[in-house]
Amino acid sequence: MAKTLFEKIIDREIPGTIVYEDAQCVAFRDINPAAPVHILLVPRKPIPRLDSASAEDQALLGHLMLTAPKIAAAQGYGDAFRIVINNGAGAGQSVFHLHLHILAGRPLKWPPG
Ligand code: IU
Repeated sequence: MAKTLFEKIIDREIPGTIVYEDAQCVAFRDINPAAPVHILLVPRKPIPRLDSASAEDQALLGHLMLTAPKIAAAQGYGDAFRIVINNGAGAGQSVFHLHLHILAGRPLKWPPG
């Protein structure tokens, strides 16, 4: 199967500013940032969408949720960050490889757009 865009960034086939990686996931700066800190946290496993994940991905999803705050903290925003997962085109998903947006560095309003 063809690699997703994010797999190509993970595999260094196309450029990306990687800020964190471990055996299960990679984080890199969004190319079109919506906040001063806008990082995408991506599992190495190419799960297309959150609702494609299954019970076997439970530990991986937990790892992502525990890793995101550490990345925010490393950027200096450990107590003021937002995590977003767009699920499906109707919710704004454009890259079909599961990713957590980590947003910080400006006031974040609620509700989101
Ligand atoms: P979305 O939730 O699927 O819409 O998020 C995809 C993000 O991927 C979006 O914020 C893009 O700016 C970002 N992105 C990127 O960082 N590098 C790229 O080459 C492409 C998209 I295409």
